[in-house]
Amino acid sequence: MSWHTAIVPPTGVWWKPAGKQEKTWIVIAFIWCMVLFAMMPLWHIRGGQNPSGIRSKVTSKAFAERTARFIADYQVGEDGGLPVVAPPPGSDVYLQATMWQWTPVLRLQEGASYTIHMSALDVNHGFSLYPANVNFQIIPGYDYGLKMTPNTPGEYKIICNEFCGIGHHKMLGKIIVEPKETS
Ligand SMILES: [Cu+2]
Repeated sequence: MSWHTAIVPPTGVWWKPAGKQEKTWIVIAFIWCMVLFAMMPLWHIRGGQNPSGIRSKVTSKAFAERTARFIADYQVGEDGGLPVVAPPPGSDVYLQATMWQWTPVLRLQEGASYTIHMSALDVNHGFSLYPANVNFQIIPGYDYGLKMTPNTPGEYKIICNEFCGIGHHKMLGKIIVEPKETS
């Protein structure tokens, strides 16, 4: 019968020093762990999930005033009771989310760059651009200025993808992208 006590240690392969190969793999695994560990903070800062533009705090009142000024400056028409605004290329654009409306309707030019400022005046809303794959949270108190360059002409719908009350499903906005003039 074979048995052992703590005083007489058992013998077995697991007591022998690790082989060279095993040590190599431990080193490789450790280095890879460190790489992944470093990626966590790095991706947080450099990752593609981060918004492209600026972010600042803003009061609802100030943002509403800024949007009103933007509409007054560049309004070109009306669509379903909403102002249609055609800002010049390169300008700052203001899009305001309220229950249950996106104000104003934007008319942008293909290939031109804009900084689209978005904020909510009341509760959280979700900016979802259809059929393009753009999704963004619109939070009261914050002005998000996203840099956008529309590259496909057409009519886009802004759908609110954050439940915001009884009229949430009717919260539809519009961005019209006009084709580049070829002359
Ligand atoms: Cu909403």
